[in-house]
Amino acid sequence: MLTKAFLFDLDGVIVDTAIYHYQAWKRLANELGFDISEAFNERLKGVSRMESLDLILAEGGLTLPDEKKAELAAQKNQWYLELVSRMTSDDILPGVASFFAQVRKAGLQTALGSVSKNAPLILERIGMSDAFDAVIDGTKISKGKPDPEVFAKGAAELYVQPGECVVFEDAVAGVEAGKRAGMFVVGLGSPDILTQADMIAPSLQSLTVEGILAQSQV
Ligand code: B16
Ligand code: MG
Repeated sequence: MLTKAFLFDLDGVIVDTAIYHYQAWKRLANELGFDISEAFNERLKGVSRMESLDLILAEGGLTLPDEKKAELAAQKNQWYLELVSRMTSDDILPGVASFFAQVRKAGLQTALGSVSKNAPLILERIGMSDAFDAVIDGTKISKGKPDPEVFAKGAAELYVQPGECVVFEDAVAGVEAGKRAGMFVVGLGSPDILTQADMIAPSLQSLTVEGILAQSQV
């Protein structure tokens, strides 16, 4: 099938906000009396804020009432916002600008598929608010990745079929979401971690649009 659209995850694909999510969650866990490792953090990537908190509390062996959980999630988000508010276009990951120029030249449509409620703010901070034909963020969806909703909505907003879309993802949950949406998925990261991806590369920097289309359109 012809590829008509590229759908991009935000954290870990366009910018490295995953590190700020990790720092804010780690600070919260430390205040609650335990720690979370980088390996554990892999499980939080692409997962919604409240689901992430549930995983963290389970890791620390804690069960808390909903009211307290809402308070903790708000605290984490405040710390996270302090970190991302300092971001600029210098934080755009290497290779993104030249890759987007190729995407435009090829006449492909683009969408952002992020479960982050802060995605529009981050796009504004890095000067990419107008870079996408459609932006799906955490305020437009009810289920986080690995549910396919975020990418299904991206395809719907662009009026394209799932089989006409290529997803770019750095997280296990995100790769699964793209596959469950019926899309071709390019995993950015390690083949040992992103085992479900159709194609793997270390980052957008090492990819060409032509090289991807040669594989996605077979
Ligand atoms: P927020 P993505 C996801 O964004 C992050 O990977 C995940 O770590 C975070 O918990 C989630 O957004 C929610 O973010 O707290 O800002 O609403 O990878 O889908 O771009
Ligand atoms: Mg990501």
